[in-house]
Amino acid sequence: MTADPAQIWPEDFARRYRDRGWWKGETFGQMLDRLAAAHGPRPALVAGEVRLTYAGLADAARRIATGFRALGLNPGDRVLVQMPNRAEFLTGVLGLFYAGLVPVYALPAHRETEVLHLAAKSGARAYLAADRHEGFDYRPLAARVLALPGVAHAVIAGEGAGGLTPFATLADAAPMAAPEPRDPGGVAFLQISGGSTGLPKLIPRTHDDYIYSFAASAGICGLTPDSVMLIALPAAHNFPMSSPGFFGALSAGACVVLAPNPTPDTCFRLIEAERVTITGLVPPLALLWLQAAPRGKYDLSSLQVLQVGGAKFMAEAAARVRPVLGCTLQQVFGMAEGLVNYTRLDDPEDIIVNTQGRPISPDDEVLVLDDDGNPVAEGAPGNLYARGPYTIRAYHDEPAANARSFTPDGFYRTGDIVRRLPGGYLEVRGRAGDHINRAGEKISAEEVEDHILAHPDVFDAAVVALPDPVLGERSCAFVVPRAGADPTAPAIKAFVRARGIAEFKVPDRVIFVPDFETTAVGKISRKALRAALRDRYTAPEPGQKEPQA
Ligand code: OOB
Repeated sequence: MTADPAQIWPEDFARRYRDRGWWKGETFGQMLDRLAAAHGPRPALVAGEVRLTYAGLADAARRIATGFRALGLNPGDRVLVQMPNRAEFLTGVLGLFYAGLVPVYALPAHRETEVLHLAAKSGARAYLAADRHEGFDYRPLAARVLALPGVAHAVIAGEGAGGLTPFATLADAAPMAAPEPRDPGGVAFLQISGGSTGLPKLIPRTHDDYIYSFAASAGICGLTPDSVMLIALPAAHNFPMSSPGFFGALSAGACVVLAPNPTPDTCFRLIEAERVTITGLVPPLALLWLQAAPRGKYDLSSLQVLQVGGAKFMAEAAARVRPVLGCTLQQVFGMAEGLVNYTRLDDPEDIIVNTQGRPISPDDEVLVLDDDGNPVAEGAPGNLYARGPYTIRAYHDEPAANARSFTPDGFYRTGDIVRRLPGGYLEVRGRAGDHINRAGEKISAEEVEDHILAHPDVFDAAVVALPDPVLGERSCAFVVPRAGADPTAPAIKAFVRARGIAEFKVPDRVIFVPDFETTAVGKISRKALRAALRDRYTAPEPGQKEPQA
């Protein structure tokens, strides 16, 4: 039996966040009704051929809510959602909220290993996916999810449901008359963490905390009913969902345009056609757009703000945004666990180019501490800790990770190394945790090592981040073969891929080494080993040959 997700702030904190007006006591279902009443005939969503007004979006969600409940799902049940950027992402998720169900977000790139883990860990009772996306057929995967104990339904959007429940039949139901009553302080959905250990962990977010974070973000980003937001990144990520993302755009009465992929060709066409005013990208995509924009095939003059976040955006590239795209850059440094920082639109160019912004809320508490837990001098690098009205206090059902990731007084250990500058602006300097930030996608070194270690020819493996001029970082697996075995790099990659994991986790490089030199003391920690391998590789001795993949 899986525990129900909970997210508990101590009562004195909860009271303060309510008293200060951050937590408004509204659920997602109530929010949808309020937005439909306020903006009924205005455009809410453009996705491929689909165009919906606020009234139309709410009507679709209310029907889908009835449809889900008619399947026999009950308020509080979890539903795993693995949906690309198509209309059913929004109508489906809003429908789930309206019905009192709890979405659990997987990324479209996830494969069997991650999807089965997320379904089991969350105690999902249903799975919602598209038929196909980017050449992958999700229906056989849906059948595997359906075979898990407790999962009763697999709902498929698109052409053919392949014997599973067609999304279209849910959408045919009569609209639910009112949102299912839920506790606004209770868990609204589960988001996945890009953390550094093991399989993805589940992040419980409440109605109160999440609605506050994206509504406040919409204010910081100057969104109004005249704004048009392009969602170019996969919508299940926290950044395009809530910083301010599509939820923030809807909370401001703006129009959301979903891009099926983030390429300049697709997105520039949409920016011109829909007169997009704001969008958000990870740094490698921003570089690609900066390269493509001067060719001048499309009119990008409507674009006012380009947000960049998810990984460090180098100052040299940041400085080119205004001259090349003619819009304001906004740096966004956030995490699905909570804390999000923005440069403000009216900040001096120097701050916009050289910092990753400052927190959303006056009640965000940010500490920068040395490795012994003491505050560092102002402006010196240290470990970032965060606590506040939209930063979680615990992961779902992860006692060991919770003990590591949170201090006894409720601060989240972000694993990021930052400098705090005057005005509370943060500059991200690096990371203490062992994940690889590959173009904004976070890869746990430990998770990939576990897959490689399952190979019969492998004695030991360590996965590290290597710098990459385009991706920011790429993953490199150092592998010690078993005595007498002679595995090849393609064989290791194919083996890892065949384990059914997201393609972005397959190591970019595999380097074989005869052993992992350990210190004279004997065994060193995995963390120290990874650091030593990374250093040895990135700073080779003069004359030393580069190891070959
Ligand atoms: C966002 O969320 P996650 O959960 O995928 O990843 C969080 C981690 C941060 O702890 C940090 O290591 C890194 O991603 N990161 C950045 C960054 N933004 C995120 N590192 C350097 N510079 C930045 N601007 O990635 C996320 C969530 C909400 C909004 C934006 C990004």
